[in-house]
Amino acid sequence: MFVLCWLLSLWAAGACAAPASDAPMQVYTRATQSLDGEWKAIVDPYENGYYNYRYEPFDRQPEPPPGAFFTDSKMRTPSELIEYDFDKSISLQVPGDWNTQDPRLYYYEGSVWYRKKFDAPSHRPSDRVFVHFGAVNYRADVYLNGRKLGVHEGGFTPFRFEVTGRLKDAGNSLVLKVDNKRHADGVPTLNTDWWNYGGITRSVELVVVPAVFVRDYRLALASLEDREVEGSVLLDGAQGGERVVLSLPELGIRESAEVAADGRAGFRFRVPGAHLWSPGNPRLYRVEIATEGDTLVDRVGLRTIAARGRQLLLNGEPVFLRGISVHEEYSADGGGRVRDAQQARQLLQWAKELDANFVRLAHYPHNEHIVRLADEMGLLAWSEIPVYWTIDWTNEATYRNAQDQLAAMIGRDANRASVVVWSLANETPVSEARNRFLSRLVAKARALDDTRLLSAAMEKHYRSDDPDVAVVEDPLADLLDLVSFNQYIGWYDGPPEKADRVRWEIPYDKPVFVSEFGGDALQGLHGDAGQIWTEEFQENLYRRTLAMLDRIEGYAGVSPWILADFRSPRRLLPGIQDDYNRKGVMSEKGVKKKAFFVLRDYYRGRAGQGGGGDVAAAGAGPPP
Ligand code: GCB
Repeated sequence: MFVLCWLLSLWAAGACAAPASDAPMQVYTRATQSLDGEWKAIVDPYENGYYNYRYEPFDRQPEPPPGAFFTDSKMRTPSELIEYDFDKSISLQVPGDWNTQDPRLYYYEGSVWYRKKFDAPSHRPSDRVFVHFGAVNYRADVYLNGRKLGVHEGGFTPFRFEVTGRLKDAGNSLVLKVDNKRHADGVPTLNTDWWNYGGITRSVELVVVPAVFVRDYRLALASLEDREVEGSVLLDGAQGGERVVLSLPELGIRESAEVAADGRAGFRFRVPGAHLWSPGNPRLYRVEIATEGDTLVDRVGLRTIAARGRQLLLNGEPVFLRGISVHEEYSADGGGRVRDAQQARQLLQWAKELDANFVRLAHYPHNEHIVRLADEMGLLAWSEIPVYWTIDWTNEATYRNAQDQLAAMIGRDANRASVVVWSLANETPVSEARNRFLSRLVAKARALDDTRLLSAAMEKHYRSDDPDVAVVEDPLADLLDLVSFNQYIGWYDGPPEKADRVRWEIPYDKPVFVSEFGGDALQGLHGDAGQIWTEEFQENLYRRTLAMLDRIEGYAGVSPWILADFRSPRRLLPGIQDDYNRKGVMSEKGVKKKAFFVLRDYYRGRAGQGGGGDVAAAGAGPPP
């Protein structure tokens, strides 16, 4: 294959371009060479650097002309015509969206070329080198020194390319064509209620590893009663027969196993003295996985999550999810996608100030900082893929795309104790095609990880013979562990007072989670409770809704919509929305609205019920 590739690459720059690998590879805790910081960038709405004037892609040509931006060319003679120059172009910070870095790019949806020059990291001739991207929204065509490495689609999950043997010692040119145009067959599709931030939104790193290295591992508490841990390790480059040692030094565990021909080794051992991870005691243990020449170090929490009848059980005890929905957006200092661990920590800190023990990370996989911080700070988390509203349900490529994003999300975060729910979809309209699509995803998710709950934010309807009875019934619910739904009584659905009379019918013997409710308020706008957009309106809506939810049988938690106001191109009302969805319990700057305190007091009441000050009986009725 390699020889064929090399021969083909003599013929065309993109001939060997492969889809990027988003098979899991644990990178976060490795020492890496960061390519973050300033990148040069060219905004290219007509994709002039990619297509010739006959609209043929340059990277399909045997010898791409210097006009192809990925060749990163410079004028060699005074008469040479080259109509771009990275060095003279704008700079953009990576990680970061472009929309908030240059006012001309605020609404931009299209292609931007990024270029970074770098020297090869120091490495031995036998080492392997990868270039790893935390996330690029939405499509990335990636080129190294004028040759295409490959393509990746999907804006919120990591991917990487192996570049072993392709680096020069100095002056490498890494070029990305990043395109955030929306497509009907994309995931997400054309219509969403969040900003389509484009760019290299998460870190870029060079990872040097030995020829045989620890690529991935899984560790989970398999049996609560026996305190038994199950683990597996994947070595990349292994022949079979290599030894792997897995240690949890604080627990005195040191287990050794031999890998099979596929590079995998399995472990099973008991940890009788281990403290279980929970929001009240987010205990993490150091784990070391070593093979000859390579050691991967991480920190993991040990806990179980399960549904039994209508109860949700964390470590075998009923837990009530005091949640809040969160977008991966931080507007307090200029806005845009969360750029670093500090901003991620601030979002979780605000959730803690609400006395929450749970965050719904909506509507796509958030950055890795946030789930790792949730582990540390003691917050349970829900992670989801952007299968949102309408999706091209009958398109196989769309399905594959959704499945790849699911696999990449699970692959990255499967060792995070905080993550207890994988969610597969949000408010998707019931149809045969949608049911088929989502049941395939459910089967896939279970095959990838059978230690967590599966859910999806579904919808409600009213009983035709009684408009005061709301019903959650969806064929998808039969396949899920947690019956979740969004509802907007008091906002899109009647006045807040409607909540006083609505009763709920949810005919599943499963825990019920209310994944959204809410209404807009402009922080600082005051009036009486009947006046829309005021803090008092939102406050009244929260009071009535929370009282209504307490009457739901099997009610095991809630994540109101949403922590902070967030940008959305659907929210245009001047003077009120100004491009923001105002359903935050805080403004985009982090100023708390009245509803924040209603929710906090409700959670304080709830937190008192149940063990450790942090677990409360599911469906236990209203707080005292
Ligand atoms: C929803 C969606 C969420 C929207 C929200 C709203 O049901 O799940 O993405 O932002 O409603 O504000 O309308």
